[in-house]
Amino acid sequence: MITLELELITKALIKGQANRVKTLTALAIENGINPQTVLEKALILGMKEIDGQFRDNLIYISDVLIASRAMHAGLHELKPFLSNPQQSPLGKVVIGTVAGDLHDIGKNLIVMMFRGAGLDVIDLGIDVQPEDFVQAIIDHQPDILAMSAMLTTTLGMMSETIKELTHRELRNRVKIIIGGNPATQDFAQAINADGYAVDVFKAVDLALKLI
Ligand code: B12
Repeated sequence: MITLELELITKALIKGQANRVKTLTALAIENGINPQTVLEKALILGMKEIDGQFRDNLIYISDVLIASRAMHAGLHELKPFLSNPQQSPLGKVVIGTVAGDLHDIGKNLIVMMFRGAGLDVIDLGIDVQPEDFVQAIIDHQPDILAMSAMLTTTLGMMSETIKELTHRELRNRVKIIIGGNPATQDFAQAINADGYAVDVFKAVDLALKLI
């Protein structure tokens, strides 16, 4: 029964049916399915399938965009359950997707889950220039800077940001974590970041460990 409900969400997401994803996600929660299960086993699974189809040239980028809208609709329904901290903030995080990069689904998920884990999150959005990350660190004095990049071509903006922080003698004031499709642990080490996480669940563990 649960599997069927999750499958229906995944199918609707793949077809880009935002309203249906929204309704089915709300229904699944109403029926007592764990929000993290809906996230992992229905929505993220759907995006993985979309990636596979895109890689195999079975769908166009416009289809990916339409599926992304459906993903956002589902995430909107999950938001109150995933980002509802019960305690006062454990620490502060500044987060953004790096300059030139418009991907925000993964980053938004991280924001939700970080908030749910009790972190105060300042979300700078997408296409964030190194100097804007730097300014946010000066303004908000976070414990952690989290950067997301989904394109090989924008990965370099992470090291640009860290170089700028070093240049301004701010690097040691903040822990830096990175993630996104082309990022790796080795890359994190190479650019002098403090950590890398492959997904949102590992990202929460990593952030809490660093605080
Ligand atoms: C959805 C999508 C889009 C959507 C984005 C919509 C949006 N609002 O985000 C649209 C259609 C706009 C898009 C556009 C493009 N895309 Co695109 N896109 C994707 C796709 C299919 C899914 C990404 C996604 O949302 N996944 C679901 C979420 C939940 O997972 P996630 O993003 O990976 O995030 C998780 C982890 O990475 C991690 N994480 C993410 N950020 C962070 C940050 C920190 C600090 C930490 C710790 C962890 C972490 O935790 C997240 C949650 O678990 C990927 C495929 C893929 N495998 O990633 C391609 C992909 C990223 N896109 C790609 C490309 C090429 C493009 C375009 C250049 C296409 C084009 N020809 O125009 C443009 C670029 C636009 C731009 N300037 O940014 C390539 C990138 C290849 C590369 N290595 O450079 C990919 C890999 C597709 C492919 N297989 O070729 N895309």
